Amino acid sequence: MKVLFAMVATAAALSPLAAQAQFAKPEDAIKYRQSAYTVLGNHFGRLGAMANNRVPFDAKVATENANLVATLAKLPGAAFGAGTETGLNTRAKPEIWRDSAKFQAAYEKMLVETAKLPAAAADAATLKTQFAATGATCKGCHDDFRRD
Ligand code: ASC
Repeated sequence: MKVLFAMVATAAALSPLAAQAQFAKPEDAIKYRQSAYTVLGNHFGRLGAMANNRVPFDAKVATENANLVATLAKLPGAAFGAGTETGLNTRAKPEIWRDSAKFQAAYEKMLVETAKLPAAAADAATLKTQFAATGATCKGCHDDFRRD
């Protein structure tokens, strides 16, 4: 109970903007964040296909995916609570918990950029620029906090 409380309290502290989420076991938190990143990556990838001219630009499809990305981006933050460093295969580095202020700052940069995607998705050139700006924040966090 004490451990669970600590996890929930730390998760809330780490990610004030994230969706409410609760986990009975560290394994559940790890599964949750991995699932959220998988779905987020899928919809971000659909924007990337348009931004990089692999599929024709379609403002309606881009807007749908941009809205999903902006929402999904808020989910994984709640699942990095204390005690979720291990428990299932994870590429999350210990630095997430060791330097949580830096991790939170990197996560929030990503939230700032993903939040701009819906407005940017109406126009192909704007989407391209905002896709790149957002992807840089994904990469920034991966470089420091995710194992290869
Ligand atoms: C993607 C995706 C990411 C980011 C990142 C950007 O399409 O799934 O995690 O872009 O690779 O560098």
